[in-house]
Amino acid sequence: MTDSPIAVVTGASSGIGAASARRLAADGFHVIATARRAERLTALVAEIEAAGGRATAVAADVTDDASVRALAEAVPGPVTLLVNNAGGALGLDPVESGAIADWQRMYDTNVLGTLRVTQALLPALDASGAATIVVIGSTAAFTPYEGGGGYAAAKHAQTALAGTLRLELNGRPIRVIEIDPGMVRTEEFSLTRFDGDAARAAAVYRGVAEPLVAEDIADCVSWVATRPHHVNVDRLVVRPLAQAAQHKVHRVE
Ligand code: 8X3
Repeated sequence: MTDSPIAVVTGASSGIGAASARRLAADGFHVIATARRAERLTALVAEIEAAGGRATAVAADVTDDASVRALAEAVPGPVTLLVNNAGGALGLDPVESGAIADWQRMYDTNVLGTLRVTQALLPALDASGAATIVVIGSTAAFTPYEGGGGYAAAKHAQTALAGTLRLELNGRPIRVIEIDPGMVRTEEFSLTRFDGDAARAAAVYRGVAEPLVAEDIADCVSWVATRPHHVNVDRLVVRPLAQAAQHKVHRVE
């Protein structure tokens, strides 16, 4: 058992997930950090503990039913906060030539991953008596863009999932909150999208004076999760100052 409220963070091995895990531990949560890459999680937990926080690494794959069941069994008590962060984008191909496998993978991680983990942890969330589910969406969840069809479709579906869940949980002590970040520069998001092509990844942020960083979104996660429990921030849209809209990005050449 544990005295601190438990927060489960998926996709915690890097980016927004890792930053959220660090921030929530600093906020006093016992963070269950989960992702596929066990060695990254171990390093993160060591870092959190060195800073005086509590964290536990549980390696799991949100695309695998048995793995998610094992994650739920490894959680040591009621869950106060679930951050569904695992997911991401693959490719920037037009619909005309987009790879079906990429679309399937994006749906499986972003949408079905959120579904699997949420279903598996709902009993533990209920048991806490005052729980919060955060879904990390994207501005692509409401604005598609050229080449982003598969990603936007998955993120739109996550919004549908979060909205439906909020309706279905009405009357139970579990709030559902969607955070939709715009341009966030993390070490891996664009690198993964472009299959390791560092030049293409860097071009996404070219000339943008100050894109958001993972810690900015972790700050939002912390804020929504620490409001009084009757306050449900349904949806929080967050962009860098330089991005007025999906296509309106101020770049200094
Ligand atoms: C990331 C934002 O603009 O790449 O979710 O879709 S974008």
